[in-house]
Amino acid sequence: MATMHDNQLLDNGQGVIDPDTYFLRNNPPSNLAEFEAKTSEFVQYHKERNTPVVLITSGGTIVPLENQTVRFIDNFSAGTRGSVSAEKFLENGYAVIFMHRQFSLQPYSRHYTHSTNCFLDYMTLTEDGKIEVDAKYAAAMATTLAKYQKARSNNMLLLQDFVTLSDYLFKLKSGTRIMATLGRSAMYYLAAAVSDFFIPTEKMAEHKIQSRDGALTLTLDQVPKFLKPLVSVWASNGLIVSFKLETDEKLLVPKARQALEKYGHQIVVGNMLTTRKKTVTFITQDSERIVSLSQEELDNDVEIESKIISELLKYHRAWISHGTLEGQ
Ligand code: 9Z3
Repeated sequence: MATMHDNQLLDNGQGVIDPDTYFLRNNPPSNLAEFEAKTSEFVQYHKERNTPVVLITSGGTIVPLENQTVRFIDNFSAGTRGSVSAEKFLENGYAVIFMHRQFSLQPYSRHYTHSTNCFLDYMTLTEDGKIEVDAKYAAAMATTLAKYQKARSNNMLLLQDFVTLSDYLFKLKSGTRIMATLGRSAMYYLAAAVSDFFIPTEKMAEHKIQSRDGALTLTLDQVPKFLKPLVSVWASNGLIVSFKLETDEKLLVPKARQALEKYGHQIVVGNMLTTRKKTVTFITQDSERIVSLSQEELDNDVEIESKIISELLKYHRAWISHGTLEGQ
């Protein structure tokens, strides 16, 4: 438990601790060493081959209410943005570290999970008792399977997962620091929906909170601004793209701009909860541009991530060649 004196030293006067203090006060996930070993091996492999690498974060973090967790607060995100984007980056020759919320959507398998179809509906039983893919799904599944197998057999896709906010923050710090050895050819695509509020370990109930005391009042602390050290220290040379989710249209661009100014990274992609699948806004220090799908594109099942990624590839080429976004 921190003393009053510690708190005065470590927080910003509004009760928000800094990221270093967060990492001192919270325990790392038990599989952090394994996460780091796999990430280092993957990054080294692609460094030797000069392949650009993108770290994609995807899905929502949870904030537990109890140490022995029965209840938790979740963040909205199915993992669609991240998993579709991973496929588009792979198609464009990027190696992908896909850091996702456990059991959220993953590249390629997303076509068959979390749908109204049970996976068994894709199969049929032949008369002699063999299992086959139902003919009406077979062609599309063969295409998806081939892409998935190519990505895995060429070591282009590393799947890593997280569940809690703490899990996410420790892995984000380790992952970005390992990626930093790639310099400007690293891209960070921060699409995960990350909690803004949490209960610090020392204030958390150990056991399941009991209902006998009546209504439950929760006080949550603010999560430290981890994008600050990410931009200035952990991932200093790479191209950093964060996402900003809002529900009030008026706030989207001002909040995105505020984030750019506060953290000093290169691009914020703003999206509204209700329209995120058909329109996003790219915000850089000197520009603001809406990217949308036309009705025809929507009718043809074009995914907005193909447009997001083709924009980002231009920015990344400029970034790799001269360290700015100009001339993209
Ligand atoms: C996003 O804005 C993502 O695009 C979505 C994707 C979460 C909306 P789905 O996974 O949804 O396709 O269902 N992600 C960033 C959300 C976030 O927490 N951003 C922080 C903020 O807005 C900054 S890192 O402050």
